[in-house]
Amino acid sequence: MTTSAASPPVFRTCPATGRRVHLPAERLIKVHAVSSVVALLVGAIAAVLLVLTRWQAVHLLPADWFYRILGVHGMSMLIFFIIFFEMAVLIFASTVLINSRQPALRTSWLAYVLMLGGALMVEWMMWSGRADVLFTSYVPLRADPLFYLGVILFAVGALITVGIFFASLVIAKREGRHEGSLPLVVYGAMTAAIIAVITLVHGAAIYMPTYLWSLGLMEVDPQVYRMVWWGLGHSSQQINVAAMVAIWYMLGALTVGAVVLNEKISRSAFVLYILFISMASAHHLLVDPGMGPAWKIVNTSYFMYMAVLASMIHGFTVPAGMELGMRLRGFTQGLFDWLRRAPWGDPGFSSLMFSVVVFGFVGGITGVTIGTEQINIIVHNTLRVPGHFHATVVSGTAMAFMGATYYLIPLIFRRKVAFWPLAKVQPYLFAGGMLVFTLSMTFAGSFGVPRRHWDISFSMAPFDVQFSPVVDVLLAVVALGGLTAATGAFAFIAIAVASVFFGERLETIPTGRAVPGIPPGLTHPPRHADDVDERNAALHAVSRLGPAPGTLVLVFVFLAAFVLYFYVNWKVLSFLWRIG
Ligand code: HEM
Ligand SMILES: [Cu+2]
Repeated sequence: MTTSAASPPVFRTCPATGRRVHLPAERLIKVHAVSSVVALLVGAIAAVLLVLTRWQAVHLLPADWFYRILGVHGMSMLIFFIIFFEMAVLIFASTVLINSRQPALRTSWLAYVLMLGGALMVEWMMWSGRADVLFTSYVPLRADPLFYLGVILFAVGALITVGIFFASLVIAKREGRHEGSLPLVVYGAMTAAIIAVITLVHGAAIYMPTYLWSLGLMEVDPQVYRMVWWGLGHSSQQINVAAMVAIWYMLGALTVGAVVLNEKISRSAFVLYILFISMASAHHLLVDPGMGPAWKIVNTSYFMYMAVLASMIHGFTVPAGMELGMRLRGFTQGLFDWLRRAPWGDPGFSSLMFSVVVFGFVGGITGVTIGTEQINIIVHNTLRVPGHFHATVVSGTAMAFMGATYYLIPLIFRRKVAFWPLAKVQPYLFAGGMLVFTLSMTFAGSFGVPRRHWDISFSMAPFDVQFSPVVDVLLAVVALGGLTAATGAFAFIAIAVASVFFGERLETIPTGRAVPGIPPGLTHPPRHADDVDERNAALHAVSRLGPAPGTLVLVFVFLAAFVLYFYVNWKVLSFLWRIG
């Protein structure tokens, strides 16, 4: 791409990283990021209303509004907030990270307008009470046809952006913008994009017939709906995981100079996601009568483990790469000196750590356990389910996206991060609140408290249901954790909006001194020791346990927790399900 003297320049050079930034791509990244944050705001307001209703002592909303707001929360968070952000990540990865340009600008904007229009249509239908069907929209619950149309428009827009992503990778290659194979972060984003295609095809396969059904033009079988819908609903979680892991690698490099231990292994792990993820959708059908036990077990207890393996690989290589990066910078003492002396005041780093640890320990362990065919029967439709996925998609993905934003604000929006002292504590508020929220929700679910339920006192029912008195306390703790996390979300929104629209402009990024509002990873780019002896000393510091001994110890703590939780669940199951 050349610029003639007459036309304004379309590239700028990033002062911090030296990369070529395509200005039209940058504008697209900005609108997607801002739309994402607005959706987060709507979702977080809904979250507060939900929490205050599920807290039985407060019980804020009436029944119809509880389910309406539950739908608003699910759509605004899981679909609009997450997917708008992912589109920003895809455009960023296929332009800035490989010095390339965004092709087909008009079509790119058309895609954005379709997504925005679709999202507004869905929100309008939900808030006006014409789509009280929750975000799963299981038939035969029927919403206004415009709801399904809105979903379709949003998905078509996303699919176009994904298509342009692939086109720009091809163009970058042809124009020789990067040498050799794609950088790992871009490779991860590409994985997310491939899974997005699989996901969106399932979405079309289910929402087109459902739209026609809502117009009275055809029939849709509820069991077929559930199967195809979860091809969308579950696979989209794998887009989230792939995008999150790509961000882990990026933030690790930016904040502590993390290294990639083994490119081939990390890349193969991304491929495992692509191969096995659609099968894992079966764990949503474990109590459905339509499919037999063999089908369920093969899909959820064999194929799914291959996707789990991928996450376990990244769950090891990311922290191990950070440990090695820190050791190469001279933090070589003992097992955990690298962890103690890590930049905990850098919101990019703390977000990354919380994302890795809570996603793995809470989200991963609960997920594998409750997705087991036999155990699922004591978990189905209890609060253990939202307890699990708030640990994955919220503490994991949303937290990683927030951490990335602290770096995108100076790098892409070219502004200082506003309210810097608040930004430093924001990840602690959000992740800490979410940890309390997910753990207490999981416990409440273990006492049989249902999910998606307006009134567990069954005050108007002809029968009587009593929960253990512990449940009242647990639901109050759920509320406490939820409100803390929501405060963290509002803090993030305030910081993002204030920085983007009113933040202090940055022409260059000063290095060598701490500047409030610029993450330390940019003012003090992490550098490894040049000296060969020093590097060797770092590598062999605790030689018997390999180059990342601290992470190895943590891995064994993780495995022990995993075994314990899995065993306890089988034990609990055996109380209910007496054999012999
Ligand atoms: C900001 C903090 C958040 C709080 C306090 C919160 C709270 C809640 C609560 C109380 C429920 C209802 C559980 C039930 O009664 O079954 C819920 C459901 C849900 N949340 Fe969140 N949430 C938060 C953030 C998020 C985020 C960031 C996402 C997605 C990225 C998300 C995705 C969902 C989904 C998909 C549901 C299920 C909706 C349904 O059952 O149809 N939440 N959340
Ligand atoms: Cu799933």
